[in-house]
Amino acid sequence: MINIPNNEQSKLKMEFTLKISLVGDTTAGKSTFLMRLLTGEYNDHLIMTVGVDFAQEKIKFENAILKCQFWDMTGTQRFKFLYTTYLKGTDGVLLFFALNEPDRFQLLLEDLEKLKEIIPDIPILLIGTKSEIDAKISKSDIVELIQRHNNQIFDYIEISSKTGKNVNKVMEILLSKIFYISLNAPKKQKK
Ligand SMILES: Nc1nc2c(ncn2[C@@H]2O[C@H](COP(=O)(O)OP(=O)(O)O)[C@@H](O)[C@H]2O)c(=O)[nH]1
Ligand SMILES: [Mg+2]
Repeated sequence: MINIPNNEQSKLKMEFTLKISLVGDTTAGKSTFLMRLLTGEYNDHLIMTVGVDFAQEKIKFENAILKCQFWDMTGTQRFKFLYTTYLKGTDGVLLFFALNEPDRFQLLLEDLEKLKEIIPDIPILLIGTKSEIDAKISKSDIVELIQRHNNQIFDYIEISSKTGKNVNKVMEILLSKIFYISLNAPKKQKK
């Protein structure tokens, strides 16, 4: 079980199941992140995700035990039709892009469009990956994208699954947001 301490006072002391979807271009580093998060290891020989991979892990957050179901989607264009089915019921999205692949940065727009269409109200944490390599995407381009989509993207973080930088922080930020939403809208039914 992963133990993520958090300073915010939570009123919830229960066991929840959360669905967390990993979205983003192929090779953005989704599967490597998930492996690092769940095992603490960096494996640079992961087999490419075909369709969707699924992993489940209990995460202790504040006073709650969260059963997190991670849906690791393929970013490959020919499998994107799966998004419509697999994104349903998602509680939070981790949207990945590689900081050193400027040519692929614009593909985020397609994913944001899909997410808006299928799960419009679900919070998205934008994640710039491979931060230990020199970034080739400018900060101003990233800030501009976030500002333009600030009704979807609620926060941004840069990580390195290779060094481990900010890998656990990702969950701290996402789970805080999901908690905040559930505490403030307790009557809202999950779709
Ligand atoms: N340098 C570096 N390479 C990474 C990092 N994370 C992933 N990669 C590499 O990027 C490639 C794609 O990663 P993968 O997790 O399969 O991407 P996915 O298609 O989004 O699941 C692999 O060769 C990984 O080893 C990182 O933090 N640093
Ligand atoms: Mg993958």
